[in-house]
Amino acid sequence: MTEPQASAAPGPALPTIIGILNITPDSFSDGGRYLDFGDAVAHGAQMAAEGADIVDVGGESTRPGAERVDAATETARVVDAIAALAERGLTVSIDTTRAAVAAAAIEAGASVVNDVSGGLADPDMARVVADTGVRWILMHWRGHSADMQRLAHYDNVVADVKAELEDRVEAALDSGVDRDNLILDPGIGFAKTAEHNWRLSAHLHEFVALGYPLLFASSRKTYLGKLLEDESGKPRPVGQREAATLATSILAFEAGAWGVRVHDVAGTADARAVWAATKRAL
Ligand code: PMM
Repeated sequence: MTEPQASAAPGPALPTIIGILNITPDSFSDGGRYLDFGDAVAHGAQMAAEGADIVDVGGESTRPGAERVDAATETARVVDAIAALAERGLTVSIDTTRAAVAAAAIEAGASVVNDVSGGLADPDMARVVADTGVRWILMHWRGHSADMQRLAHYDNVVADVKAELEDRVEAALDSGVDRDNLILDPGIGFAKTAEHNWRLSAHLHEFVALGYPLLFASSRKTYLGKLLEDESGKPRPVGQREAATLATSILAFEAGAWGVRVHDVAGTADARAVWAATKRAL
């Protein structure tokens, strides 16, 4: 008896991999590494070659406690690299909460706005997104980095984050943004304790059920360092959280996430290939 041709089956759509390119002096993991234009473009191109579907360029650190930079500085850090990457045919997103920065980035070739404030930080962001027709990642957010950990209080973190994200969706739609352009993100580590992050991770399928593509972004974050602390209580260093990050990415794929945002694109692409081969063999 011949087996059905499993490999001929189309299988599920591959989850999206967003590679992180922070052009900042102070991001928690890669701060200072890509401030040079040539280094930034080379790293973005390398991530695309390794399997990133989107390169996410940021010019302001959002790590807990980070100081803000002005919009002109943020724009100057990112626009040339975005233009160079878009020119190479890459899909580029701009990681910003500012409408003026988003507009300049779109002008330079970005086609996705990754707004960690979900439209809350800048009242003009929805108009920029609606007018340009780009995709918009709405992340759950309660306040700027300097004081976000103070805001980490919930009755029920899953229900509260879902409801607050749905409010952001409604505001976006009211502003004329196309529903097909929205992507949601529960905002791992933003006004969340480690316990909140684990609860959200365990209930990701409920966020998927909201009916929008869901992005999960855990890469190298503090709660993973805390989970893997040594006997003396010292957190696992940022550069040694890749295996843990990959485990969270596979769990997110399994929960139905649309994509993950990661530093280690090559490893994530391998994990995605394993996940997809397993699904095709079902
Ligand atoms: N986290 C950071 C930055 N941008 N964007 C989205 N959509 N979701 C996130 O969780 C998120 C983000 C902070 O991490 P980084 O310093 O590694 O960029």
